[in-house]
Amino acid sequence: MTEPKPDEWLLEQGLEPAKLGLRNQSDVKINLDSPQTADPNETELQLRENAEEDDPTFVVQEERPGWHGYVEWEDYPDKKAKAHKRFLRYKFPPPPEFQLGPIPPTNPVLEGVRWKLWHKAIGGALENVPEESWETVLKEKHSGMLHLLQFPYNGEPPKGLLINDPITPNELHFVRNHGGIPAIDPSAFDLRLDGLVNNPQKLTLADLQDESKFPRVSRLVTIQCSGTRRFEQIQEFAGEGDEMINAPWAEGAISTALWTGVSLKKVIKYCGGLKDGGKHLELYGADSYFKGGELMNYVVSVPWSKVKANEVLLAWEMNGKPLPKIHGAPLRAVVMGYIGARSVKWLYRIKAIDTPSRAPVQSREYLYFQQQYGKHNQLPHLGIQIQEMPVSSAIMTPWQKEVVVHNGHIEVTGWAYSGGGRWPERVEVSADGGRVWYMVPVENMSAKHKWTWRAWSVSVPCDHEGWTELVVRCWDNSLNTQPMEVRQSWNWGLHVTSSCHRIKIYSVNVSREATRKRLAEFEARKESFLPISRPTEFRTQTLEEYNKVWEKLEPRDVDD
Ligand SMILES: Nc1nc2c(c(=O)[nH]1)N[C@H]1C(S)=C(S)[C@@H](COP(=O)(O)O)O[C@H]1N2
Ligand SMILES: [Mo]
Repeated sequence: MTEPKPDEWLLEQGLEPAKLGLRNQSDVKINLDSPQTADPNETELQLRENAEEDDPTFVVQEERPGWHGYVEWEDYPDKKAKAHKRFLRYKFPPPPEFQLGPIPPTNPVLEGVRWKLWHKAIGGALENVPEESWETVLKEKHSGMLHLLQFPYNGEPPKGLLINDPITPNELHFVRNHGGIPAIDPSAFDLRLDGLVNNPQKLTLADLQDESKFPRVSRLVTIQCSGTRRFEQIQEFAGEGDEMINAPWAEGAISTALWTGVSLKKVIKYCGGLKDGGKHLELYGADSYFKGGELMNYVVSVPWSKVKANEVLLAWEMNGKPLPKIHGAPLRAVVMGYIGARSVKWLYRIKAIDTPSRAPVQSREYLYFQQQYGKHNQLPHLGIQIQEMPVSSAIMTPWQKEVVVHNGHIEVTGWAYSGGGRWPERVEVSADGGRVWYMVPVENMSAKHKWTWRAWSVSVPCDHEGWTELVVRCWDNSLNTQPMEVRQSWNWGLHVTSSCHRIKIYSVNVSREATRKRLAEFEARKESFLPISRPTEFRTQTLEEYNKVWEKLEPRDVDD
């Protein structure tokens, strides 16, 4: 018998799962020597031992004048190959363990050291991309943003600011980037349309804004990242998320804006329509993205049927203002009711193709897996490509584990959303973990639109005291509703947390006379009621009071 280590009980109880070993009950040999070569705390670029020489004259350059931060990869396979070779010369630290280990209490929560080093390793036009990205964040976003990942920048508004206005102010709109933030001069911009279109075109911003060519449209649209509320999945069952240092999104990777631009359908028509076999439109973003040591532009696709229904906008305005750089200036796609990942920012090319895009963002990320396949068996073709987002909702107040002192009714606020052109029709809140549900009065829900969320508030009866769970669920206009527990819709990829949002609160109901009196006592003694875990120094009952009760009652034990 080996002596247990002094802190082994922390492992026994799963309190430090990142340090927990592997219990091998099979006859398969499993190598547990970490293959890691780089120091996890290293922040400087390090060459690999015996690093192969690459082409020292290879310098990554920007593609076009007036297009700062744009490197074209898709047109130049040679350049991609050289960049990959350069990449292989270096070793990079592993991502920080924040899923099984503790989440940093800082803001930015995660820094993205690996991503920063990847850019430094390639150098040239990518050298200063991480610093410039952060400067843009500080310039364009609200100072209260929760920066989940500094680079590539991923940030969401805090709960207290998310639903103040059902139309999110630009500076509070969440941001999800896979790389840097290009700065493209609108007067130097054009959009290339090619592939299976009858007349390939290049259209300037002025062309797109020419109302004699294209009718201008404005639509209120909610964009939701499929990572929204990933935090709940991480907490219960950590998984991989994106193949990157993923953002531990809370409830704020969703926002709503009035987008102005033109329908992509009209632009395709202007190109003479699609050639035979053209079924999907591949959208190209000017930012550079790293995936598995390869460099590429951000590329995804949407089906023609979606475009044909006028559900894809090419937008240059956000809430009546020019599109901010961080949200894709000068031009972005807004794909209504789909996962945010299809709403390509810094859109510079649209290519008509015959199948959904084979680019990694479309084919290897943003997948919805069957939960019982192990991580070792997760083949991309087994994941459903996430397109329309399901119905979901979240509680913004109260907060997780808050002590709520109330008059018998708890005030609860939140948002509700459904993708695919469905909308929240009813929102219900439970104060008992999901047995009894109270309907949010329709007058307490923000306006109904086909493509947007609704903010809501409700006063829910809660008689009981102590720990309880507030739960929200939404019914959309197709009567779809949400699974009750995270486990029921858990996805190894940590996308689409559509289960009912649950908030544990400690209820203190002052409509009870005894509670009111007791709280007054705390007040008179200038004693803090919090934390609830601390023993109270003054008693609820004196010995005299206790004895008095027993004068009227049967004794505790009987002997006849
Ligand atoms: N070019 C480009 N477009 C992009 C992305 C990106 O990294 N690069 N991220 C996508 C993802 S995953 C989401 S959720 C939305 C977020 O849009 P927002 O940052 O304007 O909120 O942009 C999408 N469009
Ligand atoms: Mo996303």
